[in-house]
Amino acid sequence: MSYFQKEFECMPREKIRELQSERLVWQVKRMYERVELFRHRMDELGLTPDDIKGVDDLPRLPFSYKQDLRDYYPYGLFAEPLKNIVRTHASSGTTGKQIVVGYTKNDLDMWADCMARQIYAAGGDENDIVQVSYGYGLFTGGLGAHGGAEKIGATVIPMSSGNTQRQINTMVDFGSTILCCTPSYAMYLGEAVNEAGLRDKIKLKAGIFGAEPWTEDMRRAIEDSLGLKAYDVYGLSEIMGPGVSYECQCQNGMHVNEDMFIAEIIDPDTGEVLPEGEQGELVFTTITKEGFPVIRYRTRDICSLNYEQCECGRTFVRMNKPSGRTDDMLIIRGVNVFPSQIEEVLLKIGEGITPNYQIIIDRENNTDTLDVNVEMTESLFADDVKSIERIENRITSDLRSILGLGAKVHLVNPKTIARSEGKAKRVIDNRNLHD
Ligand code: DLL
Repeated sequence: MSYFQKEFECMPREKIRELQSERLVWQVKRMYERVELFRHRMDELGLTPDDIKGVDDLPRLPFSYKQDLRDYYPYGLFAEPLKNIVRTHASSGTTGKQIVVGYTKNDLDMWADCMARQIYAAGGDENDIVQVSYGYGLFTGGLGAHGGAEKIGATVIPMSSGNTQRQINTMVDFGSTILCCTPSYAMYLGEAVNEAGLRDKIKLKAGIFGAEPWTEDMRRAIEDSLGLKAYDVYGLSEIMGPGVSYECQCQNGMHVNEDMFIAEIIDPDTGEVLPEGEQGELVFTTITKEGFPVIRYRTRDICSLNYEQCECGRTFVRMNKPSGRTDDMLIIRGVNVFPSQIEEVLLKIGEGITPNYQIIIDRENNTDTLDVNVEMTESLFADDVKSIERIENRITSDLRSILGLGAKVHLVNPKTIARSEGKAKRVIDNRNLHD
């Protein structure tokens, strides 16, 4: 079976619109009946499902937000009873509480299609050996790529992330031909492969990299160091996971799986829909999802859409690499981090530190580093080194358990973090993640 699903991927634009309209009407009706929050928002706008006749009516529908997932945590926005939900995944919310998403069997099947299309577009098929080095678990990366690779009939190596030496040995011994991981981990693996002198022993031909911003320079560096063609893949847990959009051989924008998702670009301040080609906030509506569907979900990612037909023959709209976010979410080693989560940990410490802190992110040896500097109180300053060390260790361990990330915590002397006259500059990101 071919995973070039031409009947969808190359559908004429007017047919795509027809299909989207039909599916949108179905979804709005279904959600109005099943999801209380959506029904409230429709009622507030004086709208009934009958008012929505197709894609042209999309701008009339209410937006949905990440905050909704926190407010209705964990299952309050699901449109199916739990007995029909066969999988959950989770991701960071803006504060300590995570957000939860759920999938029915059909949802998992459609998700596998999304990723199978990506693997096919990267030149993969049942003859390939796919090493999945995204993290497995609540993060959607590992299991998402896994589902697509199995669906296409490839041989899957479910490595998960970490343990670089073992990754490389496996790559060589098992003859992996496609690598799926974050671009920063791909950079790191590339370096390690070359340092070990194993470049001639690996058989990788393609890499499917996403979950964080990366530049064209990084793409070239990865392609050179691992001898493969590197493809960008985009997605977010709230919409599906990896594979919401995927790059083809042209490497010129990511095709949105438009038979499942409707993409819009809006002005993040006014909420108005922007004309084709303009940069703004990306908004998605899921028109086939059953378990956890969303209407006009604000991704906070900034990008633009291009409806021109691609040279590859696909008609699905292309989004360019997100050029930033409208909120302050950071992606550190592939993990979504909100500065407010760090602040919350610090506020709970309650002894020896002041609310003056700074978060510094950098990249060393192709790995993101996270340093948190916190000013200590005058009284601690006069105290012994042991107390300082104890508090630093406590913050480090709290951050690890909340964020799932290691950080270097430094208590610094009182009044040494620069005060600003306007908004405090709490985050210093020294990585150059955007072209
Ligand atoms: O990162 C899903 C994913 C896994 C995508 C593996 C691709 C590969 P979340 O953890 O919910 O989901 O994070 C979603 O990550 O809103 C973007 O800000 C960012 N992001 C994802 N892919 C890309 C990409 C997964 N290719 C958030 N380029 C999104 C830039 C990306 N940013």
